[in-house]
Amino acid sequence: MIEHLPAVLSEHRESIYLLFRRYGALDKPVLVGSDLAYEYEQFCLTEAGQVLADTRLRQIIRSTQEAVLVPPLLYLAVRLTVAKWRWVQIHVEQMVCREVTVSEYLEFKERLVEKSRGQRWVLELDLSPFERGFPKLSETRSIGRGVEYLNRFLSGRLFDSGGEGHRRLFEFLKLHQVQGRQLMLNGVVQDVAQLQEALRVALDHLQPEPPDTTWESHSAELRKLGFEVGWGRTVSQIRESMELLSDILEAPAPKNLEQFLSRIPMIFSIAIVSPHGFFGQSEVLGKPDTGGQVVYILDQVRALEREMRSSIHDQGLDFEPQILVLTRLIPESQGTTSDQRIEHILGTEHVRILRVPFRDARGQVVPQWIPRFEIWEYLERYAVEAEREMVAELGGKPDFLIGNYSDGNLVASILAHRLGVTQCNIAHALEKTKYPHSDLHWKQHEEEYHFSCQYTADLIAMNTADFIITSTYQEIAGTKESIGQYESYSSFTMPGLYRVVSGIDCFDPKFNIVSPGTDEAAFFPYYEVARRLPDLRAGVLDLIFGSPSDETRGQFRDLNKPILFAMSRLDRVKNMAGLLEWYAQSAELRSIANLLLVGGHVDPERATGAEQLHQIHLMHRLFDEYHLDDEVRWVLRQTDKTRVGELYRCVADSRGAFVQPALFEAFGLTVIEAMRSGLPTLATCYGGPLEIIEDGVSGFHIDPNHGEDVVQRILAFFDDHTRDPEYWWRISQAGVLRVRERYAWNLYAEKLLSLSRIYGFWNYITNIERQETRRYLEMFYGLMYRPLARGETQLSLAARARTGTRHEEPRP
Ligand code: UDP
Ligand code: LCN
Repeated sequence: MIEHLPAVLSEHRESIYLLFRRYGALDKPVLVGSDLAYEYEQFCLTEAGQVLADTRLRQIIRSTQEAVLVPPLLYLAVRLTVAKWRWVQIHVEQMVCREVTVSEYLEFKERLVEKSRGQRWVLELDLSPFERGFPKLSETRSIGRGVEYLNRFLSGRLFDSGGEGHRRLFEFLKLHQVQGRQLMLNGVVQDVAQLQEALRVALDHLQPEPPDTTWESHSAELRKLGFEVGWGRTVSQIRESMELLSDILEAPAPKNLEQFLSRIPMIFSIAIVSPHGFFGQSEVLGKPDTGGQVVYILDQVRALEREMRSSIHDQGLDFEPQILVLTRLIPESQGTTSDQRIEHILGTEHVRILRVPFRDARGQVVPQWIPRFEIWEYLERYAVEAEREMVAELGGKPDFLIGNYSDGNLVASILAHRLGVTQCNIAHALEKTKYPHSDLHWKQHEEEYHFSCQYTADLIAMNTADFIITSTYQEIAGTKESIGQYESYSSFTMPGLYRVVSGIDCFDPKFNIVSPGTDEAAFFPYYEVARRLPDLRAGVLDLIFGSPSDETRGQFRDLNKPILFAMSRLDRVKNMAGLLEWYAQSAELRSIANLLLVGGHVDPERATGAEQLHQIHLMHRLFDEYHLDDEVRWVLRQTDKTRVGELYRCVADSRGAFVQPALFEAFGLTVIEAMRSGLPTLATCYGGPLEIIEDGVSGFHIDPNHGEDVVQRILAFFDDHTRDPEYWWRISQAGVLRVRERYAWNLYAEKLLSLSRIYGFWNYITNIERQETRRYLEMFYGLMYRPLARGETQLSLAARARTGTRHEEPRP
């Protein structure tokens, strides 16, 4: 595509010159893809521009995600296809172009904010040299299915050449122990040949035995041959495992290998790291920074425990798995359990929350909640102390670590490094995509958000993780049109700090899509009437239609209109006030539907944090300005999941719809909850909902940047329903099925545990751990992250001086 640029430039010189002037007239040095494409199309409608309508330039502009214009130079960042980029410089007056490196592109961009152009040496982070010889996917459709690729690639490479792979597999099988008890193989078999022979004899021995007799009945015989417990509980399971291994040793096939590894007893204890926020089982949702991640982890651990118990049982063992959720202890717990060191998680046998406090530089416990943007200086010390407590609580190191969000992933990196444990990362939401240009203009945000620390932590944790799971494909690599959340870390710049020319590669086989689910006990379709509790329903109806109180505003005058429902934390990005304003401004929408908003506090006195306070005032102002009290009801955040489930169902009873108007939503648990409840859903096209919903089939996409279009989309939905009474039902049912098939916790747990075993194995058997990368990242941690987190950079010192915060020397 880029190759055609010189010819197009010379052929349509004059017209293109006018187009570039048009771009210049926008007076934005950084132009985003939508600006470029819109202006291009508009220009093609003019007399001077019509010659450009059918040129290759149109395709190039459509693929350009960003352009930087400082006349006479225009730089384009062209995304040829998902996760594949090229950069071009065009001299606008001479109409010549040349391809440039990403480094040059970023350097040009830096000049927009850094006055001392190109004089200083800039630190460039480049992880690509470490990737030489390391397997990488090549097809964009394979992104997010890393484990399949890795199995294919490595089983071919290791086993086809014979010898080494078999020997490493044999060694690996001898490693496993639980509570001092040897598993799988004992010392009787000494090498691969002996193992093959032992498998033959064992299979002959088991062949005539009834398939449901247990390991115990044959343990004496099998032990003599070299086998220990762990192959299966029953004869049929033991035989299956042994046949799989025998086949692998004879002629390895990736599928067999994957199946066999998934059966090995390797994971008995897991630590899940989620330091920030209020992490608890009740009274925490809706508090700032505490939302879907908590819901996700609580459901996740229940599913993981069930799956671990079942697989440990099938392996013929009688151990109880252990899962610990490691979070922060907050003495000023605001009515939550966040001040308790240990808390058992309901609905599980043994899962516990372990809370460890943050300590300041003098070693004093930090008593109060701290926003997630402010926690960086505490994390290293936290990791060291949490490790001690975690190991004591588990009676040893965990077999597997899962980090959550930027802070949890960084702590998991530190722990995994210290303990030598497999590390999995879950981002939940990468802030970089939520705040446009927050990398380029990081200094402007530094005082409030400390993105310098966060993005540095993200880069380190992404690259140390053995594998990363994401909820959707777009989280990794976006769509044809838009950039993925991880992709946005592949190259970027924070002028004055460092420039990333190769930060993470979406084609890395460490990425796997493993989507979360919904809690089936709380979220089920409205038409499953027998499961719905009348008392719960009565309470929820009161919440929707009852009299105004301290924690509600508005009361529906017309009780028969369908309800439009939105529920989220009251953050700016969630855009609840945006939805309220669109609704307020549409007389037609107001006449056909009521609006129910659930989130935050209605009483400004009870606001937690400046951002929430601002949103509360904004909502009240809109209520007053547009006289909304008869048509809109705003209810404080809900903390009881069962009640929330019934809320979706009651709205579905009204033949209403759920609206998720966020400016960006990384995944969107509310979206799958609403759909699972049978409530037709219209959700933002920025982020996860784009992939969850098939537009026009199982719901609708809406663009929060175009409120009028959103209103038209909602009106069209109700209109279609009026003309065809089956319409609402079809969308509702397609949503129910979509979530049932794709977003289920049991599938999640099965897949995640399988990944943990497979990546654990490949770490052992190959040099996949990438020692060189690790050493490079350690240096980056020590020389970049640490000073940033401690506030030792010029900028943070200046910020601290302004805010009067004194920097304390951390303990040695
Ligand atoms: N939620 C809730 N009460 C509220 C607001 C939200 O129970 O007042 C729950 C909601 O049901 C969902 C989670 O909080 O399970 C929000 O997750 P989501 O992924 O939608 O957004 P996040 O808060 O993580 O950004
Ligand atoms: C954080 C978010 O912002 C949501 O979009 C996700 O659904 C949630 O975490 C759970 O992963």
